[in-house]
Amino acid sequence: IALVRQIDQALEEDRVLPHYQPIVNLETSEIVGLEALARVRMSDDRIGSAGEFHSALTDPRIAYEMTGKMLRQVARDMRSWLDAGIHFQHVGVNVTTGDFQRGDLAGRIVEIFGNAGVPLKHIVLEVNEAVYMGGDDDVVPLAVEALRNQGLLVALDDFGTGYASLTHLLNFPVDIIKIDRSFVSRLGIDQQSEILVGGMIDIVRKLGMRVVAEGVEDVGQADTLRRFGCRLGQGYLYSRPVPVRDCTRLLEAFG
Ligand code: G
Ligand code: G
Ligand code: MN
Ligand code: NA
Repeated sequence: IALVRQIDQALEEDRVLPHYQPIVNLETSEIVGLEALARVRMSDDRIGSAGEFHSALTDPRIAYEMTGKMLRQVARDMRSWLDAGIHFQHVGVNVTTGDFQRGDLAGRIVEIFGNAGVPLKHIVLEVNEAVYMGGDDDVVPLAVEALRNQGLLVALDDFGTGYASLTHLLNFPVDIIKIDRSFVSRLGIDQQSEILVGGMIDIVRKLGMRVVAEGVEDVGQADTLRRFGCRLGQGYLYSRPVPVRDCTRLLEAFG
């Protein structure tokens, strides 16, 4: 059956379950945050990753409902970590164009995390360059500003891959820049990428924003990033995205 129908069914039957990938301090390997990534238990019980059903999220209604399920589940998981005294700084959730188009994303976030008693300072909204800067109106920047004013952090995802010229960094305020893994994966392969990544880290830090390197897969990349002054990293070197129970264990051991 068509992908949209399958995802629709999964939404209806509550088969959306976030997986979590740690974001670590590159000096200490301590877990400082997590990124929540959408996963769906398919009708054959296999776990489908967001990459597989990404195209279904271009349907604004599907995107809206997927985000609702994700936010509620993430709020529940965060509540249980807080109740258990498990330490973490923030959890990132990914949102896309449809979430903003179907209105009041800010209100939904405030309500869902408010009901769960999870302070918004623990939430990071991950928005990629295309979504943040691609709209022809102010809907996205206005919602982002409204949420930042409530204490939520905003991360610019996939930085360097397209729309975000350096001028945009000044016009679209964000708290965290996530350097796309296509740059990180070339560290140690060519010198240009080192110059590029080193420069990005420098500029972002001097502008007072935090940097997260995505897709860190080996210790050589981690060493280079540390040397360049990047404090935070995320990638298979530390952990793949894992289900909530495994994440709880990781937080207990390395949080
Ligand atoms: O986790 P995976 O590698 O399958 O992610 C593929 C893509 O899907 C990534 O670009 C990621 O940002 C995106 N993605 C993951 N989870 C979500 C989600 O809950 N909502 C949206 N809109 N995108 C997501
Ligand atoms: O677009 P976004 O940055 O949100 O995509 C996140 C996705 O990238 C994760 O869901 C995960 O599947 C994938 N990812 C995370 N770490 C690594 C890594 O170290 N290597 C590769 N190849 N993919 C990763
Ligand atoms: Mn992301
Ligand atoms: Na990214």
